Formats: sequence, structure tokens, C-alpha cells
Amino acid sequence: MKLAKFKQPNGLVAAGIVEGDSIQALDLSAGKFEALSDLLDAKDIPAAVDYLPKRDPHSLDNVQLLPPIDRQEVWAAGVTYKRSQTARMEESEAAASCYDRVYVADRPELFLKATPHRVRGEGQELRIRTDATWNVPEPEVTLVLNSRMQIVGYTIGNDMSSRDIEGENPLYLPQAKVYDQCAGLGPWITLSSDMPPREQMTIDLQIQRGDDVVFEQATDAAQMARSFEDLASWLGRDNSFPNGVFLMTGTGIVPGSDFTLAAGDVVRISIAGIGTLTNSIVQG
Ligand code: DO4
Ligand code: MG
Repeated sequence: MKLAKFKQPNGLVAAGIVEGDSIQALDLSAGKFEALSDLLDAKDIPAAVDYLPKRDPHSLDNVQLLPPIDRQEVWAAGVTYKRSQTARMEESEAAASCYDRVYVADRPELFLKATPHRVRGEGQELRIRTDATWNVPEPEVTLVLNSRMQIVGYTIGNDMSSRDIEGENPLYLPQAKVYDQCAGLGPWITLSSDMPPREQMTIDLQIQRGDDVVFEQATDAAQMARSFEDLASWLGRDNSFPNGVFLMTGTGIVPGSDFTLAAGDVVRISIAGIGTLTNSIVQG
């Protein structure tokens, strides 16, 4: 089952269920849910969705999808794949040992990535900071956790990052990672029961510039050095999320040091079991 947030042709925002090429708005109020995040907190989500009245279906082509977030925070894990460890060690000589040690440490790197107003969804623009010169998208399997820290679904995340700022000094990480339009989420949430096993969760990144594909690479979630459950349990230590939380699980794809994103680029991230998240890039 795939759940989304979207703007209906009448302009009203709704939660919806996606089936094939169409989406049906759900009458959340019939289940006393105020928002999609409340539905995601239900004990039995498929049963709750079955119970809710549904409106006439719309073609996905005729609606604007929105990021599937309401009041949740977005957190992110770092250096969970070998490729991220090596890329970070190249980018910052001074901090190389931090990245080397955190890759094998028991405690993962976890950081607050975004609040809802900094997040963009399918077809919306993501931003490069005006004061950054070396930028990349980071395609990440993103866990959807309810308030009980159970992994109820998965979505696609783009952890936009300014490598020059992060590389200059690791204390600049929040500035390299957190700013307006810094996080992509979407196009929807696939419930956990409908996701393929981790070994089959392929992750593909494609970056298009004009008519050319300037970067393309694939990996899969089995390359991750940690489990999703381990990351979720560290995030929940002495930390509560009454509305649930999104957790980006780190990138396994980092373009080479000679590559930077440019305004006008189109970034496509595909993850098996979910779909494709497409965002164009702006700067300034
Ligand atoms: O340590 C810096 C951030 C790492 C990160 O975002 C990642 O590995 O995905
Ligand atoms: Mg990342």
C-alpha cells in the first residue's frame, strides 16, 4: 500500500492512496485522524485505510503530489556505507579520522536534517546554498517511523549536501546540511509490508543537465554497514517523537570529487518498492 499527500484539482490538500497511475483521497476525519501522520500512527494502518471513505480517483498526472510529511522532524544518519566514509575522508583531511571511526563505531552519526517547511516533494525544487561551491544530492532510503519508533513505511530521501562547507570543518555540518529546500522526500510512502527485502532495495541516482545525463550510479541497501532497526533504536534513545519521524539512512552513492551539482540540473532517485523522486535544482 502506498500513501501520499497531494493537492486535489480543487486545490484542497488531502492524504491519498496510490494505486497504479491513480490516487484516491481518503476522508481522514471519518477515522478521527487530522493528518497523514496520525494515520501512520494507527495500530493497523491497512485496516484503518480500508475503513476510511474514499473519493473518486484522479490520474496522478492531474494532481500535484506534496512531500508526505506533516509535523514530523526529519533526521539523518551518516557514514553508513563504505562509499560515504571514503568520500568524506577525501573531502576533509582534518576530520578524516572522525569519519573513519564513526563508520565502525557502535554509536552511529545521527543529525537533525530538516523540519517540514524545509522539505520538498515530487516535482518541486531543491536548493543549493548561495555560499556553497561544491554540492551533491544524497539518495537515501528513508524510514517512516511512528511515535512508538516502529518502522511503518519507507520513502525516498535526498539529503542535499554542501561538500565544501562540510569539508572545511566538521563543525559546519549543520550549515552544509540544513537550509531552505535542503531535503527531498517522496513521491509517497510504501508501507513496510509491501517493501522488498533489504538485499533487493536497489537505489539509483541519475543527474540530468540539459539533454545529457551527467552522473548515474546504482547501489543497494544491503551495502549498508548498519541495520535499519539499529539506526531507529539509536534515534529513539532518550528522544521522543510524538508525531513520528523520518530517518534518512545515509548515502551509498557520492559522485567523484570533480563533480558538483548546478542550478537547472534534474535529480532522479529511484528505490525499488517505492518509485522515483524527481527534483530540479535551484540556487539563490
Ligand atoms: O558526516 C557527514 C554526513 C554523512 C551523510 O550524510 C551520509 O553518509 O549520508
Ligand atoms: Mg546523507
